[in-house]
Amino acid sequence: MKSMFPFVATAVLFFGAFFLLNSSPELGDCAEENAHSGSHEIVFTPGGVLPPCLKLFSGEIVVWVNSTEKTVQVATDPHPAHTGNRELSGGDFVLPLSPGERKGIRLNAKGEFGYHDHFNPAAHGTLIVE
Ligand SMILES: [Cu+2]
Repeated sequence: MKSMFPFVATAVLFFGAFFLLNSSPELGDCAEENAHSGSHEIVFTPGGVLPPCLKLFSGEIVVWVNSTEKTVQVATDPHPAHTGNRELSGGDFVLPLSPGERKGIRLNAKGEFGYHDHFNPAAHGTLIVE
């Protein structure tokens, strides 16, 4: 078993560095989930939106999740006019989510779109639809 130690130590260092490099909040590290899953969660938390940036394919579904204790109003940028891609909010000015509620929206329009919580515009994220 002793002979395994250098291998295990190297593996731990390698994956540790990999994790650190991938946990950077830079927009360039836009989260790219399993392309075949078809649906992707975006969670509004008291500290902001997770993940802050999500990449998905046209025709896939984004599931908005409210894990705060207040009502969230999902809205396309810019705040407060919401003149961007309203597909994000189901075609309406805002998409209301009660605490604990989740709603799925199918996205077809391609591009890079910002969104926010209309009640708390600091909770802001980016969707890239390819
Ligand atoms: Cu707004």
